[in-house]
Amino acid sequence: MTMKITFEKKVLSKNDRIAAEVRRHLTTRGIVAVNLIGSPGSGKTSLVERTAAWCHGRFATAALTGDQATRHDADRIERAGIPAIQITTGNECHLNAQRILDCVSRDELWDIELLLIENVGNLICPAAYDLGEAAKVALLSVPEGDDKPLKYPGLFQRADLMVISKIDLLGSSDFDADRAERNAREIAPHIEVVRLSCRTGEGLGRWTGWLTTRLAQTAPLTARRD
Ligand SMILES: Nc1nc2c(ncn2[C@@H]2O[C@H](COP(=O)(O)OP(=O)(O)OP(=O)(O)O)[C@@H](O)[C@H]2O)c(=O)[nH]1
Ligand SMILES: [Mg+2]
Repeated sequence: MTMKITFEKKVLSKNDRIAAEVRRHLTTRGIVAVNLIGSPGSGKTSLVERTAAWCHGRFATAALTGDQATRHDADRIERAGIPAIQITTGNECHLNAQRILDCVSRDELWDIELLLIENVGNLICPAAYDLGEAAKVALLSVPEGDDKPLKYPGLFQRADLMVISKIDLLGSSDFDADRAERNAREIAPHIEVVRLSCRTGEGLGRWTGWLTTRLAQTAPLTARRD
């Protein structure tokens, strides 16, 4: 047990050093990176697709998307209009900073302002790995249940924003969005919350508003359009 903990600590501190290098790369180039984390099927790619459409003519944007297998998500995101690199992780259940570092000099990321990173679908492991991002976003979809912030606190405590996704499905189960927010704030008092549906578009303006604020705060030197 002790040996396992020591090994995990070593892996994480190596990851933290690489993440710091990624962060330096991104901030000197004025790129805001957002790390999207949530269960399989919580709606991460759908949110990236919607965001890609919104970014058109506003912010130069690209995506990195992690999955154990297939390039389905990268293909979907490219069809939505932005460059996407699929990172295939094989047995690994999360992205790590080295995988992002391997991509930061790729052409697809060259002149961008916003980098959307879709992590491997998983509520636990991705939370522990800093990718050098400016912000972590935790997605919680209505079908998963409103108790998840209490059951998987690590992600919500590290996240800047919780997105409650698939709100068009409210009423189809006992999910209570106010209770989900209370549960998240109980273990993460700082967390901001946006409720949205990629199906109907409801709430997407609050998400893009949050992104616009992050872009304005993090890279004030870059000329931008509203
Ligand atoms: N009703 C409803 N369905 C949605 C919404 N957003 C996504 N979905 C559906 O949920 C399913 C999973 O969506 P994805 O965007 O692929 O989810 P993901 O989190 O990227 O999934 P993984 O990459 O496999 O972890 C798809 O069938 C989507 O059409 C939504 O707002 N409402
Ligand atoms: Mg996906």
